This record gives sequence, C-alpha cells and structure tokens, in this order.
Amino acid sequence: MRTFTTTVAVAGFALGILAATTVGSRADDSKLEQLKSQGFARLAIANEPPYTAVAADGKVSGAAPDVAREIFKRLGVADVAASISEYGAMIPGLQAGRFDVVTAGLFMKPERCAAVAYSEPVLCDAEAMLVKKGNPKGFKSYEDVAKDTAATIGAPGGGTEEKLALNAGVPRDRVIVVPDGQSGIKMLQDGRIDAYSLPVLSINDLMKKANDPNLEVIAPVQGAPVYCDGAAFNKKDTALRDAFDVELAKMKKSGEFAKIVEPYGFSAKAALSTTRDKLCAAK
Ligand code: 6CS
Repeated sequence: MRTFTTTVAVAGFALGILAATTVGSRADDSKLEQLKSQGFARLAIANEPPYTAVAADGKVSGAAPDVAREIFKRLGVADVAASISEYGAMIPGLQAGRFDVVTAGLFMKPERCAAVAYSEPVLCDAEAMLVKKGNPKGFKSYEDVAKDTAATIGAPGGGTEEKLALNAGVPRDRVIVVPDGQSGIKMLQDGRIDAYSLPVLSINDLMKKANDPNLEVIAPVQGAPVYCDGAAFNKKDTALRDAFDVELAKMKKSGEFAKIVEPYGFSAKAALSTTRDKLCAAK
C-alpha cells in the first residue's frame, strides 16, 4: 500500500512540478505581454541625477531610465512611467508589485541579489563625500567618520552609503538619513551634518548645482568599493529580465549603450568589464 501511496505521491508531485513550471513559465512570459498591453513599464527611481531625474514638467530622464526606456521599446513596451522611491523602499515595492522594475542605480550587493532578479550591469561608480571646504575633519574614509565621536554623516535611507558608514563603525545615531540631494546640501551648509555621502557622479552633480565655494568633494572614499547597478526585476519575472538582458547585450555590442550612458558621465567600459555573477558574489 505504501509503495502505491508513494507511487501516487511521486506521480502527483511530478505532475505538480510540471504544472507549476508550465504555469510559472506561462506567468513568466506573460509579464512582458502584460506590459505590452499596459503600454508602459512602471519604474522605481530616486530622482538622483545623473542616475535618475524628474524635470519640473514630470519628464523622466537620467542614465538608468533612458537605458530602460530604449530596451523596453525594443521589447514592444511603448513607454515607461516612473515613481520616486527611497532606496530602502525600492525592493519591498518591487516585491509588492508596486513597480515592474527598479532602474535607479540600485547597486548590486549579495543581499540585494538574493531579493531581486538583476539584469547585467548598467551603471558603475565609486563613492564620494561632500564636506566643508578644507575638509576640516580630515575625512578620507567612512572609518574616519567613525573615529571622530562627534562627527555625523548624511546618506540616503536604505542606501549603500548608509550601510557603508554603519559597517565602518559609525553609530546609528551619527548616520543621518537624508531624503534627497537638495536636503543633503542644505544640512551640510547649515552644519547639521559633517559629511554627505553619495556616489561620485551624484555628488559632482550636486556640487555643480550648489555652486558653493565653501563645499569640497572627497572622492573616491578610501576603502569603499566601486559598485555597479543593474535593472532590478521581481524574482518571478526572470523571463522578462532575460529578455531585457538580450537587448542590453546587443546595445553594449553595437555601441548604443555607450551613446546613452556616457553623456551622463558613466563609463560603458566599466559596465562591460564585469558581470552580475561577479558583482553578486562580491564580499
Ligand atoms: O544603490 C544604492 O544604495 C545607492 N545608489 C545610488 C545611485 N545612489 C545612492 C544609493 O545609496
């Protein structure tokens, strides 16, 4: 009886897997079909130029959305619609179905790679700090901020720089969550933080716009890795991610990828020189 039961159980189990796989792959493929009929893909962005930007008229630009818009167009999805999110809310929002993809410079790290389905690399960058002119506290690394018991550092909530500062030993109460670039500049100018940390290209963009001779850029932050982002998809949408990667690879090969990202200051070569697997395995 037991054999019979086992046999039935095994058969049932195998049928179940087959059905799930079929349904899964059908569901997987239908995500692209759903976006095609929807007419747009919902992007999560942070509005942090040159990675992502929303103009006063609502127009979305920045290297990550521009690459995504072009790839979705090639996949038959006519346009993209973006909503602004804090970095720390992007993955939960993606998992909850509030976005179809995160295209925001969300850097690949093992814990994020476990939570989403990343495309191959798109935008790479080192880390920077904005400080008062003359760098009065002599910051070169996140460890330097940790050692100075009175120092505070601003960083995006749930962002890489917040994590780097905490991991370097800066206590939680000295890592200040900063909602956006303009607030970071203001908090630094008012002396409410001693440093503001973002990736190099974001800090340079803010510095140029602030046009304040009393500020200084420290870049790269010593000891911090060069990170790369990818477009981040829900783990159940790997067929859509794979289709995205096919078009991304073609654009990298043809030079069209470089034509989009390099005017923003990003190096196409940096993205071509690494892979998702390498970045997701990095310690
Ligand atoms: O991936 C991140 O967490 C970081 N990426 C960018 C583009 N800006 C700040 C953020 O912390």
